[in-house]
Amino acid sequence: MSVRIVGERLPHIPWEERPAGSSDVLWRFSQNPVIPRDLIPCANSIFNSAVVPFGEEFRGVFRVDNRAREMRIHSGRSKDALNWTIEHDPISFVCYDPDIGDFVYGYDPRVVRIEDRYYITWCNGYHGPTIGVAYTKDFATFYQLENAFLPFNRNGVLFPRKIKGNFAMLSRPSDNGHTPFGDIFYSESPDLTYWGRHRHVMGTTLGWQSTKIGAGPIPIETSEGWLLIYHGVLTSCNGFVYSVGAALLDLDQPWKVLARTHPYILSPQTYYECVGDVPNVAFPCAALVDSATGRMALYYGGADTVTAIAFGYVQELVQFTKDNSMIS
Ligand code: BMA
Repeated sequence: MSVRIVGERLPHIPWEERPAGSSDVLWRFSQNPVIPRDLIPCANSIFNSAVVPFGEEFRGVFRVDNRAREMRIHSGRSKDALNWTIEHDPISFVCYDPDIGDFVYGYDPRVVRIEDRYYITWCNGYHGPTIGVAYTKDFATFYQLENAFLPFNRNGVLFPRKIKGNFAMLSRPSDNGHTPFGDIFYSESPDLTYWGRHRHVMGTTLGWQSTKIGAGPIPIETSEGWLLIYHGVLTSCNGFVYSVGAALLDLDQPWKVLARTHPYILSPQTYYECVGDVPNVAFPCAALVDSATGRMALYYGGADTVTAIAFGYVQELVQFTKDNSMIS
């Protein structure tokens, strides 16, 4: 199968070939974790973070839980997407409405470039968790827009282009706590203020994705559909276990699921995924993809403590998703 990938050529993203003897569709960076928990002085942990190409370099928005255990998002920059300089102070948003802009907490950011702006979505504290939206052009000044939805909602993930003229977002309605349920929904907006045309995309099933699911990185556009990498949660007798799976969504009607992995593609198995502030968590929030080769560097949080990378080829992941789909 020849899979066409829509996107930039990024020959300079981090990369390692699959280790000898491995047949896994994703494999971990040998130098993981790429961002330690204490990279900046205030940090208790740096995880569930998003990165994006920026000219010849890279920029990112990082979840930093500080040593008062407050959840904050910080911007950062890197030449190689491996060695990051993260601002010591959280992002201070410019916001026209002091009510919306009254920062309470923020976590699990995603970042995407749409036309000439970089949009950030994150879980924003506004009488409970909902989806915050902001944009920047330079990663220096960030303008906060309206929250996309009413509380309670998490895992708001924008598509990288408008679909039939509208901005499009996946999200996961939730509760005000640790949410023992959760399906992925799709919504559209003409202006990033008013959201509607809400559609159910997919719900929980069995095993690793039996408790709740949520969109991960910005969906990757391919000739076979949108490749959505997402997290799925199993409730064990020791609590939640966060693994990673993949789905293919229809390009024009992304609420139509074409394929979806029955097995996980990554699950918490290494020390830095199993041991930390919240054990047994692999939580993907970003992917850098070179459209020419299909090389992908997937950024994910390990055990709510550090940031790690896994590698894979988009073409292989698309094929794996079709070959191992629970949808026939
Ligand atoms: C979710 C979010 C994530 C976190 C996960 C595991 O509800 O808070 O940020 O990684 O729980 O604790």
